[in-house]
Amino acid sequence: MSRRTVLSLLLSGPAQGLSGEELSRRLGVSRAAVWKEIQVLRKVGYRIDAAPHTGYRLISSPDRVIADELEALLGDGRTVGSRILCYEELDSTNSTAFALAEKGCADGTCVLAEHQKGGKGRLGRTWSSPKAQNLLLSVVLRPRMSPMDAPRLTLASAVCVVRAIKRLTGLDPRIKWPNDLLLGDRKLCGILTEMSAETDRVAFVVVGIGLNVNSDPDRLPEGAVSLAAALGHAVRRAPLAAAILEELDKAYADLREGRFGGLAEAWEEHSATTGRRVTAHLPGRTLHGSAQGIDADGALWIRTDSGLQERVLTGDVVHLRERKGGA
Ligand code: BT5
Repeated sequence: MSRRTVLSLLLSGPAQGLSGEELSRRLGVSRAAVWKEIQVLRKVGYRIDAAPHTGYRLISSPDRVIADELEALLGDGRTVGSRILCYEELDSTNSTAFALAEKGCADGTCVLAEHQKGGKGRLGRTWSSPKAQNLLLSVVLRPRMSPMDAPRLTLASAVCVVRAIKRLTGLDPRIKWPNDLLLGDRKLCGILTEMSAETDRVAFVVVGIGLNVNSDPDRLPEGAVSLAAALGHAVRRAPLAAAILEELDKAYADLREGRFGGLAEAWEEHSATTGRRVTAHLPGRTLHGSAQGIDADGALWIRTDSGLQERVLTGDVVHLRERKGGA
């Protein structure tokens, strides 16, 4: 019997609770064994009432990101989240996921941490996040695709996080190319995609997501925002993490079937970059112009002030104040 099954029965069971007898029957174990698992769940912070007639009832869950709960929320039969590992502290969930991938871990393995000592941003930058307040998660994907198509995964991941946030909170973040989610002009989430590839084939990709959920923006770097700050109340992280993994699982199925069109459209719909005047910092050069949108590979097209059309696959863009055409 797994703790996960007890938890999933309590999470999905009737509001009045489930009797010890019912649980032991459904799990095929003794009532004493059920009681033992309930004790373990209580120790981790789940408040579970036990009344003589109605039985066990889940009153509240701790705001911890616990693999058992994520698995209970997600159910079976998915690739993304097929294996979930939760840690108190890591250097970086991306580094741990990368090392696991090199050792051959399953497609869809997911690594979460409550804190990172060396959270990574892109291009050698850092990601900082106070302990046990936000989401820090990385997913190992093993798509059969060419390294040239890998940027699609970053864009698709941004769409997935937007969809999960919208579904659970009603907030509708915008995407700044390629990988930031913004509320207004403040940064809510960053995505770091790292890849191991041969010339024509991706070996694996690690998609790392840092999402500010409950932190006070005063405890985050300048220009950051969190869901709680925007909503005015805290948000439970486990259901949000589960929703992100669910969305990633659906998008990953689409990408594996070669369907990027719907994701690219969703990206454009949420784009904070398209139509903006931008400065793009690319390896070795800087462009000034207006962002036209993304193409089928996830590259950003910029019409430069000198009239050239430039296709940008990696780099940073800075949104400038005025919108093109005064919009
Ligand atoms: C990113 O880089 O935005 C990608 C961040 C990815 C972080 C996740 S957390 C889980 C996984 N494991 C890791 O080690 N990393 C991934 P970039 O575009 O380079 O932005 C980095 C910049 O964002 C920093 O230089 C800061 O200015 C800012 N920043 C750092 N922490 C932030 C936060 N919590 N909220 C908003 N902005 C932040």
